[in-house]
Amino acid sequence: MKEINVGLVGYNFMGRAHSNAYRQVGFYFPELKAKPVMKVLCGRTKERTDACAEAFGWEDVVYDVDELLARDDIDMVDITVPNNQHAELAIKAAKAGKHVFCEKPLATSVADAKKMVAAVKKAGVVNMLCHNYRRAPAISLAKKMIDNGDLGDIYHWRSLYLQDWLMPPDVPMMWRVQKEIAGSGSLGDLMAHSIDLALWLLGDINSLSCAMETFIDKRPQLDSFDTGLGGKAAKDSKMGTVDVDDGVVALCRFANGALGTMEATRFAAGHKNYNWFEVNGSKGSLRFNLERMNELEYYNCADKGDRTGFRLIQATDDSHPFMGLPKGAGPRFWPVAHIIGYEHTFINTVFDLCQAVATGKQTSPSFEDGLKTQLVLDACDKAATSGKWVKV
Ligand code: SOE
Repeated sequence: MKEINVGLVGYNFMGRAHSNAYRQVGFYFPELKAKPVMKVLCGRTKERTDACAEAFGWEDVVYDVDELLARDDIDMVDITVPNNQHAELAIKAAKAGKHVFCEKPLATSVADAKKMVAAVKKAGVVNMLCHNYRRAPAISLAKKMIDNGDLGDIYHWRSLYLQDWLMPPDVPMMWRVQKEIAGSGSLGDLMAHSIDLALWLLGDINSLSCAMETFIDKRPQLDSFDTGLGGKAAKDSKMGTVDVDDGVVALCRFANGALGTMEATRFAAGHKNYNWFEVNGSKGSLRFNLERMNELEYYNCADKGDRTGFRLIQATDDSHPFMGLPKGAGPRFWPVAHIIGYEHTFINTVFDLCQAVATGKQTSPSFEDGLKTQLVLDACDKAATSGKWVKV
């Protein structure tokens, strides 16, 4: 079987999730056309990089990206480091003729996102932005139903992406609360997922209004750069200033005439990873909640009399996206209702990525799709600053 030699940059939360997906994709997808080989892990600190390479199963390590890009035994570069590094790494990788896989959000600015799109187009390399939630089977089912016209004309998009891990004031000045590294706070970290899904399921957003707030603007400095979800700062640490949004709300108008509301925050006490959306149409509604990832709620206006109401579809049998082996050969993962989890959204994503590299046929979301999300993020920022409706 063809092989794709992968070089991974970064080893924290997303580096670990991607590594797990490379390890497992061949086990669940016998139809894989090219097997990812976990060739090189690239990280800044020798100790962490060596330890993670050992733990995750990477063959080799480097501590310098240019060394990784110079290797002719690397076919694809996977970028899982903080957002302000995405553009430089992706552009360099494309110039080196490597296919590029990049974690969301694409960049920290529209200008950088445009440069990334130009670089991968010029190089003619496969490129994919990792919005893992699209390949939760229940969300892919929602896409199939909407595209099939099962909801009719679409009137509303409504999304929430709620977490609460940033509420303690002693969560330190980690990268996700620093604009120069993250680009934004809950907007790019969480609402970027909702925007990607909204654009994928409903189409373009024409205009929007937005409001943001920073609830805690001083946090203790860490004495070393923390790329995780926030370590612990020493007792007598200096305080740093948070310059990103802790919460964001947006109203939007879609090109297809639908109205949208979106909200994202890391200050919603009690919500841990509540990535939720609802779509209302002339023939019915769909509702998804990541905390019940295998389920999709569906209201069908055709139901009459004493049979109306939201039904609960459990997207776990062979008929559901990603859940059945080709040619009806049975369940891909487990028998019906033996549910799957967060890590499978990355395995499904990496499968489509590897098929794209093997066939040279681009998959989605591409960097071009990512630029559309970046334009909406940028419009949110402009609208929140001006207090006015903004065209995307
Ligand atoms: C932290 O907010 C985080 O890890 C995000 O960065 C991810 O994109 C999201 O999928 C889960 O929460």
